[in-house]
Amino acid sequence: MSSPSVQRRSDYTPPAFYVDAVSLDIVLADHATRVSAVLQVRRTTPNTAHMTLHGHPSVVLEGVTLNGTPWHDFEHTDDRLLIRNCPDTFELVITTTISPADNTAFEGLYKSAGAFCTQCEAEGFRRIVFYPDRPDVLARFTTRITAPKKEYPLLLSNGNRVKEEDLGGGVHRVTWVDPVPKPSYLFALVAGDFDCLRDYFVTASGKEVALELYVDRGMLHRAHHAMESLKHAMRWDETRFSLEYDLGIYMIVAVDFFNMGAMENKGLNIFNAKYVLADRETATDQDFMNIEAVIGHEYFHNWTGNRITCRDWFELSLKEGLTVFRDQEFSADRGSRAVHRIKNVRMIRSHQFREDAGPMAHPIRPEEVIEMSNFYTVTIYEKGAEVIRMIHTLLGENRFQEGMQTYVRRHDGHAVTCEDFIAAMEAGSGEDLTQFRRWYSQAGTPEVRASYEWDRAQKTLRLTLCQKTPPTADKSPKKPLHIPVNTALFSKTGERIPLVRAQTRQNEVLSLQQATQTWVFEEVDTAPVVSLFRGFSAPVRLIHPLETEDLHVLILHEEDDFSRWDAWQMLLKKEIVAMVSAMQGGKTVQVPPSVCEIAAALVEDQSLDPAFVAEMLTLPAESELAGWFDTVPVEAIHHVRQALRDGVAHGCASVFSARYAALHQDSFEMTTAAMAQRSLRNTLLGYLALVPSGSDQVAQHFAMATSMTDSIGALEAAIFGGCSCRDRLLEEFAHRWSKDGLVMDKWFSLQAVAPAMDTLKRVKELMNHPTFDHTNPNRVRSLIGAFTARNHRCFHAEDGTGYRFLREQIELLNSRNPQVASQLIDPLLQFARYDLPRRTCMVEQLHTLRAMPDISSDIYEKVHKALK
Ligand code: TYR
Repeated sequence: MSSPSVQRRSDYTPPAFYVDAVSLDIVLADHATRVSAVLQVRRTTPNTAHMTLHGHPSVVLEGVTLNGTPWHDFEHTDDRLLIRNCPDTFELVITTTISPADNTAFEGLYKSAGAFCTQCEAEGFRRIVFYPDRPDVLARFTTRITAPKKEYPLLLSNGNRVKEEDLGGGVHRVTWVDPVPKPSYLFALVAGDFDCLRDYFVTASGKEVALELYVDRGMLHRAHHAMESLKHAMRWDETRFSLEYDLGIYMIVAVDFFNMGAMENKGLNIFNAKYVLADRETATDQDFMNIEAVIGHEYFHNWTGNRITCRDWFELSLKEGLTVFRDQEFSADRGSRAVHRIKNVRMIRSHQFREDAGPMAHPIRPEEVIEMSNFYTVTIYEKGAEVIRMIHTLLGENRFQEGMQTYVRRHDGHAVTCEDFIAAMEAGSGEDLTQFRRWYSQAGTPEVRASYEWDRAQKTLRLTLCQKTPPTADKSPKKPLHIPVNTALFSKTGERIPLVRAQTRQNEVLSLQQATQTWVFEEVDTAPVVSLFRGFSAPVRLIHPLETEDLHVLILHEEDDFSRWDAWQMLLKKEIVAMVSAMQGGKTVQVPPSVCEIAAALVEDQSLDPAFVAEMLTLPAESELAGWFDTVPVEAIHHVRQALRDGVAHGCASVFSARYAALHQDSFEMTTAAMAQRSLRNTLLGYLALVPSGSDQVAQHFAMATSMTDSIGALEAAIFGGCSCRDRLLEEFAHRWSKDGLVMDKWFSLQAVAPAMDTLKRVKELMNHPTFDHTNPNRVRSLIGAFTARNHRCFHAEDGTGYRFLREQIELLNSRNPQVASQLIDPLLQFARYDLPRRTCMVEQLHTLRAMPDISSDIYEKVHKALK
């Protein structure tokens, strides 16, 4: 095949033709769905004679009519339709046939467990009908859906249901009108038989909104949490952002087959069922929190994404970075801010930093794209959110909200750019963000090196920060960035020392703008401990050689819980790196007593949030530890982490055991406090599993479990503790839940991440389990993806079995579902950081993939960049 073409941000041109309104007529059938689209078109560029519409090879063109007469002056290629010699304004009718039942890529219109549904972002609409499928063409949609009534009693689309007709012969038809102009990527259609949970919401200005949540039949009892989350999200957006919902109805449909998490289609969100269905028996506390976050995310898109959308896909972070920031704030306001922040930062440090260091490195606003689906990345989403958060840190809440109001006022109803957003933030706040803009164009993780001198006689502290961004694969230029550095000083006994310069108390956020910058603080009359990037005020790697005793001060006395955790991470890093080099030097590794002392003190401290303590006790994952080394010592990392866990478990056994017992809950509650207690209790169990009699305790925990959180806590402890009860518990669990795919996903994942060397064999056996279904993205990710992305040691087995396994799976998925194939491939792209035998084998797999005759553009782009 010819290599897929590269799109460049700089090539943007406005559309030559606008579609003001489109009327879709869709007659559903498994293999021959007929679509006819009536477009009201208007020329916007005088000298363009021909109109381009996007398409896809799977779409059969049946006919073209222009202003009522059949039109033959067009060119039709695989993925384009060029209507030649168009008048200034015209009505264009395009008729196509598609086969949703054969659509295994789940882009466009497809069948999911007996229901029809759509996924149009980014470029799925063109798989339904030829259309100017770009986000800057906004049209009013009318959608008429026709289908057999018995199988598909519900026919849904965006907007308001304006007409229902019985056509006789068991066929019915429903017409929807969406009053708000929208780009085609926000179009949605669902046809099927669902149960519906109904509720309503009264907006701040008193408008009543009907809320409808559609789930598989028999699943209503698992829909309540999602509905509550939706109402919380609606209220929160009014109070924190003054943004109110605009339509009279908000629908959410949960489907079983979905490539991503969820989709914000206007008025009709479509969700992966994983982010809707939950009750205490089948979902863990973490699932409950994830659902609230994703429901919030999609809801917040109604303003930041739908009413104000992206001009083109290079601007994706305009809506995603901002909306992730909003959903993170929502979660933080609803639960424990520090714990949520810790989780976000773990994600950035393990996944985003790795992406920046690998072949797919890109700025949050990329310059070049081959396959847009490949850019739904941690960089666009999570780093994008960090960039918004830095703006928030620089402006403060009030000025940030003024900037937001300006953004909404200026751009409501339009398709805009990141530049428009920053300009609005500047106008609303009065802040100059000229240099700050570089965060949008530069890829890479800046390194900030800190050094300081305390002058005892002068009572001054000279703090020097140097920033440097290492080169990245995309070769974007690296200039000094505007980096907010939230800073605090403490005495060695933990008292806060104010920041004073020129005899005035300083703001705690320093603006680092030059390559090297120095600040001199006065009135520092005792040797200080410097705390930098509090709350992770910028997505950088901090190189800050703090002495162990200074880290102890921060761990014990920092006022910001996030920074306590961060100091603890620095300490762990120091110890782990030392242990790894001891092990590589053939010495026995020893867990420093101070680590156990701190762990025990944390667990004994009743004043701390138990969820925070649980985070403190959770060691960085092997894949995150891997990022600390130039050449990843796969086995040593595994053994050192294990040794550390063992050492803490044995050193703290009695303290942990006592707190574990004290955290027992007599009754189940779904409150933040109760969840925090369960979190700590299950974390402690993970350690207790490692000491003698651990297996009995784990078995008992499992037997007494009254929630999925505790059942999974026991299974996890059994697996990572190598407990003798493990197989029995796994079997009991499977026996109870084998009919429930979403629950079994947890069971698949836990076995796939087991550190034992025969795990791959087990994974292959599980692929024949009756509940496993290689066509379902959730199943594939929970078994295959968990092994390849989260079982660092076994995936990187020296004999290359893990690498070959992943290559085979990608070969199978490449043509069936390229998006999911592409989601899986990332661990193979990291070869440069592994030793020669491993690297050679990984590269071999990539060469094999590159030679696939039908290689998808998704896989092509990643393999090509990796092998360049
Ligand atoms: N826009 C979706 C979100 O809320 C993500 C998404 C993107 C979903 C592409 C599906 C898809 O195919 O983040």
